[in-house]
Amino acid sequence: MKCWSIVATLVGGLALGAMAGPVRAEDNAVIKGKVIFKGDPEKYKRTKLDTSKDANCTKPVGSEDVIVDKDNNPPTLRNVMVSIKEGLGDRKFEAPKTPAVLDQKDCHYEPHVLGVVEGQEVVIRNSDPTNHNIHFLPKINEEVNKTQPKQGMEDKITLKKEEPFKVKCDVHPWMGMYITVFNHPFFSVTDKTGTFKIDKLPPGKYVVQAWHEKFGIMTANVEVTSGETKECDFTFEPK
Ligand SMILES: [Cu+2]
Repeated sequence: MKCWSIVATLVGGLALGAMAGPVRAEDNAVIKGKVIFKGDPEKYKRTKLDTSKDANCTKPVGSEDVIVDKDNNPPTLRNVMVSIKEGLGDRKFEAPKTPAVLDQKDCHYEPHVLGVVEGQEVVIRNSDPTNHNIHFLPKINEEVNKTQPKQGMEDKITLKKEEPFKVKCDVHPWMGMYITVFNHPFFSVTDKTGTFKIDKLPPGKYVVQAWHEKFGIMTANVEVTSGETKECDFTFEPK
């Protein structure tokens, strides 16, 4: 774990850790970094999925539970959800007006890990010329179980409570993804560059969480002042 300040435009006399004040656009504190994979990438090579059950699934993607981008130096881990776990106090945040999109494409889910804000609309789309049955498996939110037999079909749903849960397809057993519902907009999922960026934060002391579906959770304490950007890397080292 390393976290250091790369820009420090400190507002003098700011009381850190004070009562949660309003979020001001001019504060725009940023926490960003990389999720590094330490270990043997060969051990976690993506496997070919058997999609022969459905002749319409002609472009099978590889397994997605662990994706290490070994050409990055150091190698990085994809599909890690990095988010603010603690430190926002009792602030309330409005859901974005733009819906989050969950696509079923080439018989897998895009994206594999999706973050949404409580109350934000989620568009579920079938871009494939085959039947999918999307099945949300939440504990708190309402279960979603919808069949989309035709290409181009869409359903719209709204998730109302903070919670992480799994999504599966009842037709294609290899299909799976994860949704996390947050009560704030401060999260970021690592892509093939292994990087994350959480911006527009108010100044504060935060617990930042990095979650991976196989390797679990890591946390870091990070303090940012108004206008500051802090860099913070997480290293997952599976045993
Ligand atoms: Cu499916």
